[in-house]
Amino acid sequence: MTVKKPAKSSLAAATCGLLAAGAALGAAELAAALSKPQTGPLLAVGSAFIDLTPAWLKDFAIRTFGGNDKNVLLLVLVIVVAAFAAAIGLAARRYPRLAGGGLISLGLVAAVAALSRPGSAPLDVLPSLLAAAVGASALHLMHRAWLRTFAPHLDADRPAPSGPDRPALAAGPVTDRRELLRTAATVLGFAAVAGGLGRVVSATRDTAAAGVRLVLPRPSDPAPPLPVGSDLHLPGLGPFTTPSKDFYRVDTALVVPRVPHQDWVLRIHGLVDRPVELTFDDILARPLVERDITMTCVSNEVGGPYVGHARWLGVDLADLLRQAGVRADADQILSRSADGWTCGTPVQAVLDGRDALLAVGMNGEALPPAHGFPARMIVPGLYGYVSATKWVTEIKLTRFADERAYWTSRGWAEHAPVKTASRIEMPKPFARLAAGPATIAGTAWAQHRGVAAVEVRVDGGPWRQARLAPSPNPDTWRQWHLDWQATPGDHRLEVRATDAVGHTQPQPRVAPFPDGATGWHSVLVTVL
Ligand SMILES: Nc1nc2c(c(=O)[nH]1)N[C@H]1C(S)=C(S)[C@@H](COP(=O)(O)O)O[C@H]1N2
Ligand SMILES: [Mo]
Repeated sequence: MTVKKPAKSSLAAATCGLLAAGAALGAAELAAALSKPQTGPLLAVGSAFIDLTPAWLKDFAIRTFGGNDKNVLLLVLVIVVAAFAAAIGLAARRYPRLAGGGLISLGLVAAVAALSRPGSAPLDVLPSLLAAAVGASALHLMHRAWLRTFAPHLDADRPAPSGPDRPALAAGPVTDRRELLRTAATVLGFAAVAGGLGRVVSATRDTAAAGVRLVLPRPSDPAPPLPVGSDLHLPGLGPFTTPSKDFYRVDTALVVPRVPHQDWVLRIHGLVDRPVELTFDDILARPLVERDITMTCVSNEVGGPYVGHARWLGVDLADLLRQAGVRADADQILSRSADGWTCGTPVQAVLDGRDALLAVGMNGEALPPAHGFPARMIVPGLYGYVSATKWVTEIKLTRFADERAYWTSRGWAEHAPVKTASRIEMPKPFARLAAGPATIAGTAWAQHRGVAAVEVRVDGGPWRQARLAPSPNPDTWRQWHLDWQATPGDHRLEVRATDAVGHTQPQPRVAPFPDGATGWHSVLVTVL
């Protein structure tokens, strides 16, 4: 008796599983694109996973993959699903029912994930259920073709082989390879067409949404022009105002929430005298102010990129709260986004006279979807996770002692003012420069206190005062620069800032958890 290439039959079986999963995901992608993109099984499971992820892992992801963290998660998810699918394909050889059940279970898990998303509707399970049905049918088809090819004696539709030497599994003659290939091509084609169509549909919808860029009213209280010289325009130093497309993005949303401004309502309730509900038009009817405010993420490492400056347009958040009438016992503003993220902001910080905004515009345009369209909070001086809720739909006055927010329930600090920080942007780390006159330059920030001084030292020598560029207000960063006579050799450049209340950045490196990193940024360069 000859055993015919069992390796080949296993490979084919695993491929059957993969193709079935591909068809399932393709169908689901199309269904989700036509209804709600975030209900696709991969995105639903990915989003649920993000919320279940322990803080350290999320931290690690933000630190390691930065703005790519979400793509990395999706890639890992695809690999896990592929491994499952291959295993299901292999299991189908002996246990076809069990394998079909496995695929359906995967679909059910995704359906539960879709239902678990904030703001979900019962119909959100459809893409995942469709995936389960398509996957199970495709697996059935593929399995039948596989049987005919590799184990025709096991195919229920054929007469059972008679005689004592019933061939072993996968040992039958290769009778119908072409049928297997044809079925595989059909399933693959279905997966590609459905998945591709889904992509095209969601891309078209995104472009359409971005195309209807709203034109906002002019501010009744515009920001003064930037003081001359705020932007040093040095090569290697970023611009003073960060273009929105380059603005760092940090959030837990796997897909950018799309919140139509026509449907948007902001509810202010909780410990207030008069709960209010405001539409987007209600907001635009109020006096609009424009402010220059620099934002920072608590996850920013010393010298890191999660800081950006923009000119924000919005309404006075304190005014809104006063309209609702904040009760004396409320100390926390618990805001919630359309995708269910929550944020706890100290009431006192918003009411103390600083330019806290409910922002609708960024750098002269409506907020980009990734930065919170149609409205977000901005509170100068506080890290984003305690102040900057994007896609905000709810503001609840409450008490820190009674309710916790997304990150504070994961151990991050309740009170998180931005720490005084500075960074060297030129020269770049490990740059090679020519000996002679050189410029060291960068940014420093201490939002709401203001940067009073920046000092630089070379190779642990004496600290030298850098020259500070002007800034429009204490809520923004400041650029700085210093001339340096570069001498041949390797050098360590270090920077530290002092804020306007006299606090100088401490030297020890402290990680971002739980309330922001500290330490001096340093850069090593080689002078030739
Ligand atoms: N809805 C929502 N808003 C959010 C977040 C989020 O995860 N979801 N992240 C916050 C954090 S941690 C930061 S640092 C800022 C970042 O704002 P940006 O992406 O516009 O730069 O948004 C804040 N607002
Ligand atoms: Mo953040």
